[in-house]
Amino acid sequence: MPSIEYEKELNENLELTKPKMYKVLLLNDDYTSMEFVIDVLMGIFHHNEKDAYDIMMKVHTEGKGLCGIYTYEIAETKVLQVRKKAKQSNFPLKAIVEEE
Ligand code: TYC
Repeated sequence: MPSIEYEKELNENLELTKPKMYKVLLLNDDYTSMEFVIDVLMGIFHHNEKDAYDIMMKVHTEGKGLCGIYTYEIAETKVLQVRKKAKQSNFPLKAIVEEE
């Protein structure tokens, strides 16, 4: 059976090679236009138009939806980009980060 020390070392190596990943989720609201959400999904998350439409409709009908999975810094940056773009257009659209 592998020793505790060995398992600890494996785990440390994993943490060095495999960073934790974080989901960025978009939240539904009653005011943001569908077109704007599609624009965000294409412009900030680099989805094509069909995927962007499908994700937008999932958020619209289910309350939230996955935009992408990133390292922590990139996930937080995406959330800030969404906040900035929404503010510029006066929409209350919100994105959140969740540990994978
Ligand atoms: N519910 C919005 C509407 O009916 C559309 C929408 C979709 C808003 C996804 C936010 O994350 C969102 N205009």
